[in-house]
Amino acid sequence: MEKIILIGAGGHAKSVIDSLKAQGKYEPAGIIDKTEVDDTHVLSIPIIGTDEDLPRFYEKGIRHAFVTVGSIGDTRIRQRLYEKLKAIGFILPDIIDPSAVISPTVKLGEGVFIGKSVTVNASSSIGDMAIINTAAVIEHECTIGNFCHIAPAAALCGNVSIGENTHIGTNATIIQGIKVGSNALVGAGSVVLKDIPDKVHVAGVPAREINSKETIK
Ligand code: JB3
Repeated sequence: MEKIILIGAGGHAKSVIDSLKAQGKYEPAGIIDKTEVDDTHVLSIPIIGTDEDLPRFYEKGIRHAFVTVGSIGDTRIRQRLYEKLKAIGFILPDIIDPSAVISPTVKLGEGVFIGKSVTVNASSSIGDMAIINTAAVIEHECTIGNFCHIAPAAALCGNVSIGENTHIGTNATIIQGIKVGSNALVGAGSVVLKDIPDKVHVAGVPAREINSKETIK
């Protein structure tokens, strides 16, 4: 089995490790965090270094890596880590929990995480480094941009498009045909009935624009 190195030793790493083990395609070689951390393991996977050690692991023959730092509305760390891994030469596979139901017609970018009990229906596409978290529903013909996080139990009805770096909060509902811009944020539990421009934050039922500090992510 190919070895894979995981980047980030927090809560999101636990979700990914569970799915990685269940997927059974890659053997975790270890986790690196940004600095030395007190913990020695996450779910029995050892913490083996910091970001500075990445080129050394690549030279030793580990070719696959996955960013296990998550995001709630700010994707800059994930983007920076993605660029760093690509520059070294790592391959970023998709980690897909076997409990997810994904149409064979779905297009997936690289470094995508699809968690437990997710559904992605026909003719949808998921951009690079997106996180489709537990039990989210991405209906037919949806487009999810690079670096988006679709949080647990969010539901995107048919033909919804989401721009890059956008966060869709947990349990949000987006009705069919809606366009959400890039760098936007939809608060937890919102019901989105109208298009949302780039960089706008919304919350509530029905969702309305709010000051970014008010947002419940
Ligand atoms: O919403 C859900 C279900 N999950 C959230 C997930 C998507 O995002 C979760 O609740 C969190 O809000 C967040 O999870 P994450 O990113 O694992 O957060 P946290 O538990 O705070 O752990 C972040 C870890 O990443 C910490 O161990 C940090 O030290 C590490 N980290 C931060 N920056 C980094 C870097 N690690 C490396 N290697 N490099 C970095 O630049």
